[in-house]
Amino acid sequence: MRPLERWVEEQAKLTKPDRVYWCDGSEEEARRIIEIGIKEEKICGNPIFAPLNGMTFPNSFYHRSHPTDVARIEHLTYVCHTDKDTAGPNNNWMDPEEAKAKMTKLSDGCMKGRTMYVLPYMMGHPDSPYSKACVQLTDISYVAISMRIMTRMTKKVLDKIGNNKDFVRGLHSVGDFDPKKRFIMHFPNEHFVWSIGSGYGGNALLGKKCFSLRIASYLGQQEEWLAEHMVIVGAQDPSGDTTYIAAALPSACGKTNLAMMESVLPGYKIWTVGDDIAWMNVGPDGRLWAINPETGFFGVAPGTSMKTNPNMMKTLTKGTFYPTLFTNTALDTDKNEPWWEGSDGAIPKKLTDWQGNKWDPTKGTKAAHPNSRFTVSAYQCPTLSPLFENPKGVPISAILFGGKRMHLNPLIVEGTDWQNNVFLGARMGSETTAAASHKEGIVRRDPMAMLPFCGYNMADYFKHWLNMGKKLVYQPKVFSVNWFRINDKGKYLWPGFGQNARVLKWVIDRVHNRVPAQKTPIGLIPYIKDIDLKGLNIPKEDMEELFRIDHDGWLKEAGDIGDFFKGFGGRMPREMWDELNRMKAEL
Ligand code: OXD
Ligand code: MN
Repeated sequence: MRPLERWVEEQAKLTKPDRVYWCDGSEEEARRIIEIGIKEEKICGNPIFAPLNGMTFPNSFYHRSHPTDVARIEHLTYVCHTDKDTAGPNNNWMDPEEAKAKMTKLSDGCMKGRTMYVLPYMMGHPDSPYSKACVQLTDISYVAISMRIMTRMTKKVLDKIGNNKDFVRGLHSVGDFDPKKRFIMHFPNEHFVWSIGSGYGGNALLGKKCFSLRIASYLGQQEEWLAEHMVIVGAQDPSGDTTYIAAALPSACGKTNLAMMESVLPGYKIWTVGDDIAWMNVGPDGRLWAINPETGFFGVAPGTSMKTNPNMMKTLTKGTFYPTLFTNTALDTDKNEPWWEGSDGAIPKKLTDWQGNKWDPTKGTKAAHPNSRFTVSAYQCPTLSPLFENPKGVPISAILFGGKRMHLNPLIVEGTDWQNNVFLGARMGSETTAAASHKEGIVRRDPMAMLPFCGYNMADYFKHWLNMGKKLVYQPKVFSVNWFRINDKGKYLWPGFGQNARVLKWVIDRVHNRVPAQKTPIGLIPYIKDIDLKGLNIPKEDMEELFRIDHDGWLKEAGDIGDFFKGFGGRMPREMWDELNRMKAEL
């Protein structure tokens, strides 16, 4: 027996499913599994899938999760290195042996009465030198179908793994959805993720956050590459040239909108390579090459509309042989269509909320869960990059680091050299928004938007970023962006969405050395005249405010950044302290 088969057999012995089914990733098989989800498997008495209106949402299915199981659960997510310091203060840690003993106990018989689906899949194109062959076990049709949308699931992976012991493994069971028995355990040295008690994407689609970020970031450190929480886009300019840009933004900062933005600038077009994860390697040519290891989008539904993201709406309604899933949205009962706050058009008369109750508009509750999601194939995206299937990926010329900051951070700032670039990413934070009261939100430091996803000590991660700069013959330019700054009346200063093309245009101009920039204590900022504002009525004062450097505010921010750095003790690279001290001195 080959190592893979032996491993599957051992897991079946522990979890005791009624049957073991090896998936081949075919269309016919997906139909059969969806049928099982409609007719046989249930969560809280609800079928796993309910077909939606096939005229308006072709090949789409509605899914309601367990009501306690609607998001990632950071406090139950562990990174189990043998040594606690390798995990760092940014991770929950458990000794690997202790973690395995705990999970073995919880997993004994957890698949009884269910099917174990064996899912062979690739993260990345099978011909890519940067891709990884993986196998996940799961006991729910929802995860089997989601993984088929989000990854390249094919039997060929089994041949690729062959006799190899060194494949990426994931063991997932929804257990009985008991939040007290819910854990997401990562074993980076064994390329293994073990998850129980949740069916939510980030906890259950183990190829995504668990492998492609937490474990892959650690592999990247060992093997000299980067696994990042980044969008990848190609920005085509009027000359026909395309500049590839990767952008790290925390959840709920418009990452998916940026990935398929409809540019307002004539002659500029955005091509989508990825909306969540970038694996980046130094190519033989000394440039930074990025692939999106995924093949689908697992995006937040509320707020998505023809106005905010027309290309996503087209993606969602295109209909191909890939199914589309809607999880915990509301349901327009008359039309049998998914609905969410921020949808186009009037609020439907008859709405069922995400928990299955008749929605009462007078109660002030949300009809869709704020973290309700769609799972949809990237191949349905009208702006999918022609290089999406390029095994080498795309060459990155610019990296953006973003966050939601209502004050302080200018619309865009450029780093001055590689050390400063890394500091630019390391100093990022994002606000838990208090927009309604116009009070300053609470800032959570979120370097490179990776705080919840860095699978090892973040101090070592900064060191790794510093080292990667030395490997690159051609370094991308690095920027920080902030679409969310407000004025003293609480109004957003920048219109965002498709207007962000104006910011990308400046990025492209900087990449090609077409415009100068001005030095400030926090980095380089544009001359306002170099930002294309044609057709936009933004008062001059607002533009000046967007780039105003509030020295006192930044000194306070420097204190916050220093406190965050201190949490990493002596492991924090000296270069990061040098950058912070230089910024303070210049302020
Ligand atoms: C996501 C996240 O689901 O970042 O992409 O939480
Ligand atoms: Mn994400």
